[in-house]
Amino acid sequence: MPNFNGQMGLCDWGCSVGLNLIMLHDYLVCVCFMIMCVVGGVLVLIVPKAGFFSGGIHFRNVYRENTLELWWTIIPIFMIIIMGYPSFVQLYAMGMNDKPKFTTVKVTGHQWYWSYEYQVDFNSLFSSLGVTKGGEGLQFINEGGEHSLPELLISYDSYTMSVSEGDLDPGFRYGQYVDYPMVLPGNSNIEVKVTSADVIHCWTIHGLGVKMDAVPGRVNASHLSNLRPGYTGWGGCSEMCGLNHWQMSAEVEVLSQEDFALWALVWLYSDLTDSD
Ligand SMILES: [Cu+2]
Repeated sequence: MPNFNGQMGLCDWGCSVGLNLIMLHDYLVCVCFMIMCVVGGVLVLIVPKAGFFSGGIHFRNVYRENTLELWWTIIPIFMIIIMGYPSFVQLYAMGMNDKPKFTTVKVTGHQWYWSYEYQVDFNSLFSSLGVTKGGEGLQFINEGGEHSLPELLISYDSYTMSVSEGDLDPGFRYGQYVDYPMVLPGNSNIEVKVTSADVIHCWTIHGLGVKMDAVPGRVNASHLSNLRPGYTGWGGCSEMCGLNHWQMSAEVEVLSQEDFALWALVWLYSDLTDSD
């Protein structure tokens, strides 16, 4: 689908579900176009002959015509199957994904911001990068002596950036950019668990194919597989949740695994320096 400067077509995709949804959409548009051509063609052929001044349709050619009835029953059934089957395949792929996950991100909706929480296991991250050999723990040294690298809990709030009118730069996505986006490692699979701290929200990132209700007291899970490094996607809250609903923009950045490791190390460094 042509994408003219992001103004036409669907938005950029960031994981396999996002890409598959775009391909499903394009496929269904093609099928709909063919249906439109056939129905439109029949109309163009029939309507001029059915006009008041043309004597109407000769129903003797249609009435009790068994072969014709058979085909106008079979062809729509066939159309439903070729449109429905890929849609159900995609639905199951979104809901029943048991690929091994790099980590689980907890997304909590608040009035009116998102908070993200996840645990980064440095040992598995560095061994998948080839920095350390399997089984060999990584060590870091501070003033207190040597420690093995911990599992780091990264937890932060994400607010939509507000810019006063005069300071808007061209290309600034007003109401979409956030101060701290969700950061994910590319070429990996992530589980996202969505919940809410107050009212019902809905965490939506279009390019990832996620629109997951955030319900207080419940946890809904979504699976993101084969995240594409370099992807930045925007979405927000899709459930009318109060006055500043529009300010609940959500932004996801997918980094390469090396950059993700650096990003996590910056968190680790700031945690260590804060605790001193
Ligand atoms: Cu909301």
